[in-house]
Amino acid sequence: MNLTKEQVSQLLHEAAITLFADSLEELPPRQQYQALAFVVKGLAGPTWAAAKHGADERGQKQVYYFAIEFMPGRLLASNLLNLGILEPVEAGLRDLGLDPAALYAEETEPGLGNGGLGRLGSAFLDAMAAVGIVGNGNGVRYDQGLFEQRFVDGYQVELPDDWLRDADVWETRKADRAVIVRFGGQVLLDRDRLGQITPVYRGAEEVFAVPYDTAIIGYHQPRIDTMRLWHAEPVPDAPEVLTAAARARITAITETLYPDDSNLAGQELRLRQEYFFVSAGLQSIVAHFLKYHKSVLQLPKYVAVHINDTHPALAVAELMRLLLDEHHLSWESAWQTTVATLSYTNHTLLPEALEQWPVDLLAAQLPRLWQLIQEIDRRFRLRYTGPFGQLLVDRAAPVVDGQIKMAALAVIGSHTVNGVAKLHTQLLKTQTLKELATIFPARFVNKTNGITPRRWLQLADAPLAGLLDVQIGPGWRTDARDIAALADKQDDPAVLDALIAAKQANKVALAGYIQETLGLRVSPAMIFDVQIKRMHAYKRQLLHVLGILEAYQALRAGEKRPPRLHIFAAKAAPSYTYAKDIIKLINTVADLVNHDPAVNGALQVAFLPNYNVSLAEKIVPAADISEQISLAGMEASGTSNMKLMTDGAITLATLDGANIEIAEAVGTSNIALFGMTAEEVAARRTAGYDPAAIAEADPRLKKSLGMLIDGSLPLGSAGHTIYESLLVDHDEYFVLADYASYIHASRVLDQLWTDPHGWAAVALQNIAASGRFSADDTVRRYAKEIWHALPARGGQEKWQN
Ligand code: GPU
Repeated sequence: MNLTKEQVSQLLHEAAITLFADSLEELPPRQQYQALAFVVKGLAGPTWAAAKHGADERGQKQVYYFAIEFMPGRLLASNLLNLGILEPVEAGLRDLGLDPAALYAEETEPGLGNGGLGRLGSAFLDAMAAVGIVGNGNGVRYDQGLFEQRFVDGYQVELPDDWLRDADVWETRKADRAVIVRFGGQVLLDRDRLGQITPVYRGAEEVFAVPYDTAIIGYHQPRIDTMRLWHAEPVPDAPEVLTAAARARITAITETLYPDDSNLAGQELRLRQEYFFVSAGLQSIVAHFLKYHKSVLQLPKYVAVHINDTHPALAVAELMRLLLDEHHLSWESAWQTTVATLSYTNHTLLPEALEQWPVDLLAAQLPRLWQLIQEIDRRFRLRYTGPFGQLLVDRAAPVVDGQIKMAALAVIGSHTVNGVAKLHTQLLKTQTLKELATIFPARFVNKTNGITPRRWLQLADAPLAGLLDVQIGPGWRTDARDIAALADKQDDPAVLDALIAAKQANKVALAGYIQETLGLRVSPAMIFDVQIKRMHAYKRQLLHVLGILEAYQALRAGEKRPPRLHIFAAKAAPSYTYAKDIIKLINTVADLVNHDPAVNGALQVAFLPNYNVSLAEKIVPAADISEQISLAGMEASGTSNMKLMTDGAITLATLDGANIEIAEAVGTSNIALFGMTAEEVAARRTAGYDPAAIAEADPRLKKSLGMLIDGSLPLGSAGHTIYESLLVDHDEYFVLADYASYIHASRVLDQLWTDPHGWAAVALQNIAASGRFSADDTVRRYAKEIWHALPARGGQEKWQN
């Protein structure tokens, strides 16, 4: 799209008057931001409008990505970049005396997700638009996003996230596209003389589902996709007058995001959220589809519905309901159509994260779906017990012991199932879902996750992006694979110096932010050692802390080490007390080392509160070390590992999730690997394990553990809880088993740091190898091998002005 900076200025002034009846110069920064966002939305509008029909008219297959979480991050800069007008707009703003970065920072980030899962969904939407896939997000418009985290006395405190307070400029309410979603009541099956079954609903609760659409702009091409989020409201003008309690029950559905990550939240409300966005999404897809096509039997030819983890797995039964009850297909054709339309991604091996719903709960909320799930279960058993035997089928079936297993429902009702990294897919097939993989071996495939280099490199890391332009030309901006060309420069000292300077600039910026936020002065000359992700025992932030205490003792004993700043950012689920204890521990250790003159300047800890996408954009470009230290076999993939690598951090990692593929890509000499493999972990679990013996044999470790309980760290009960988790409760995540090898790998990095060009050469190789983790390629593989929805880049549409 073309735009001059003079046009920018004119449009902005007009928007200020239109929106706020004031001149641009008089507006507070928040309103200046809103005016600019409004202008950008207006520029994209006509193309977006055209895009909505273009695909249907061309007969191009559409992808609908169903996810209970999305984390788009702030959209203004990203939209400007994708529209190709970042430069004229920034120049125009500067001419007006406005600071672009300050305006971008006025945008409230929509925190409609917990972590990796939600962020992946948004990265995929951005990537689909970029490569020309007609993609649609389908999710929930929560009134309150993920809580805002603060620290009080080192403890996590959660504040509500009222993200819609100032209204969201990007969303568009589409009241005319609302649909009705039903819960509860009774369903009787009315059978006519021809055997046609019609369900008759009695006493159901009706909920009005109103969609809010946000444009997802394709990078440098006139392709605009849509993220559709549903909001729950009482049905307007319903004949029945609702009590305040009944209205509250309805609006509660989209009031708040469940703040649980990789953890099952077995609550009625959660089930209602899941059905709500699944039913609303499928109803609107089928209705839209039938405007362009005659028969629902054609659905799989034009529509792919993707189930992101099991939260939308009710789609299997809901699509059956629509095809049977509303479009009167036979069970067989409805089933064929359903399976051919749906695909499913699993995101976890953690048993506590595998969703199951008690039959009573589901049957009460979704009586018609329960009938259909029983029938799916009955037919599954009938079909597969012969060939595979009772035992295996019992383990694979969706309804077992009064529980409905959502992963089973998703696998049985999908044509393809994927894991999110090679190891994860392997473990899914051989362990977590092995019975289902025995029955449906061809359904299981791998699709390793990806990230968007636009947000993490072009926008968040301008110094490195500029360096790449100079060194390898700008081709990498459209095709991340081109970054590989950087590898040839690893012996060029000028390039290495430039790389060091780019990193330094990012570290200076982050140091400023740390000072502002925590009042902690840090030097950008230190090693910035970063662990950013949800707080969870399996991710082992605790191992990182033990590493810090090891260094602390070493420094106090007079050892010399390169100065290191340990940077953490992580939210804990409000109900996950152990994770909160670890937060308290990190903050307490930070207090100790940051104030001890004996280690002053050589060791510091900064725990930045309220981790979200915007904070990650500050931390990732400034990282030297990327800690990816989960117990092998636990992290499905990880994606911060990919972002940090892309921006030139060196990975300190176990052989878990996508770390394995990062090691393959970059070569084992350019990554610091340590710890047991997934196989070794499994063997060790069987063999038994004595963490106390390990602690006993290592004086420094013993001392660190002692510090948890001997009063040197004022931890309250957290110290004892953590101490006992390791030494009394057998250290479930093998922190002590991997400790020595972790310390060793970390010390190897200390050694490398003493040679700046040596370090920079390794960082350079990481950047050069990061192209394969672009989400653009990931969604291309989904499109080709799962959705059968071929991308059409360019030439399909034109910018509409
Ligand atoms: N993940 Br299940 C979440 O963030 N939340 C969840 O509820 C579940 C999985 C993560 C995985 O833990 C992480 O390894 C992965 O990279 C990410 O999903 C995206 O696949």
